[in-house]
Amino acid sequence: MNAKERKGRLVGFVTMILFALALALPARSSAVPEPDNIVYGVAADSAVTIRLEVDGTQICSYHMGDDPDAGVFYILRVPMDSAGDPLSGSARPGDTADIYINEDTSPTQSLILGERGSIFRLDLGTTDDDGDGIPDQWEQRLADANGSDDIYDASDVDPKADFDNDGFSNAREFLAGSDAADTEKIPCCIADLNTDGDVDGTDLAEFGEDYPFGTCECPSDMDGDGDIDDMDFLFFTEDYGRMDCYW
Ligand SMILES: [Ca+2]
Ligand SMILES: [Ca+2]
Ligand SMILES: [Ca+2]
Ligand SMILES: [Ca+2]
Repeated sequence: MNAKERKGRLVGFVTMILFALALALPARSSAVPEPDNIVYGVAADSAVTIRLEVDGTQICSYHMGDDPDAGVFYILRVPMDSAGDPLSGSARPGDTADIYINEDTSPTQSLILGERGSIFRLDLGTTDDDGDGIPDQWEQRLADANGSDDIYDASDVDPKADFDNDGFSNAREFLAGSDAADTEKIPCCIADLNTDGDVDGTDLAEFGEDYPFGTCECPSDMDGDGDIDDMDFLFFTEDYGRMDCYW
């Protein structure tokens, strides 16, 4: 056997070994990282740490105050993956996520995680003594923002008023998660009903078909409470003329 023949037999032998190993080993594929799910909301005064678990394993947590811009909001970023063997510390669409406050052993709330980039709003353990739909915790922060006005406590905060005079009501800023005491932080656009990037007469005509006809699951229900009423009308007027609606 010459050198060329020996090399050929060696290559054939190695190929055979690799083929046998491929048959013997189970098929494995790496998970594919996906855009995070985001869970956010207002938390109870007593909340120090919010943590999120899936099947008893902590996936992420938020220590109140970690993000100075978030104020009374907490923000949980849930790493997600798909296909193949799960990545450590990530979750999948359809997983049940349990949310705990501080050292609680029972979850405050649970939710089903969604597809890539899903965003969930969950307020945790909050109270609403004046029954206006906005938690005391959020309203009290606004009441404390200016020590020289006549807004002293949560019940003094009017949802339809515009505390920071940026053109958007307190209720709108609460729902959007923007800072109602900072004119630089404004809500995203929600009244671009025909999704063409602006809020103009065409959107107004579409809104007019829905207002004020009671219940519907439609884009005109901008506060998501199931009906089209004065609050939705207020939100529409706040957005009218905007050109910054990106889809
Ligand atoms: Ca309230
Ligand atoms: Ca405002
Ligand atoms: Ca439009
Ligand atoms: Ca509504």
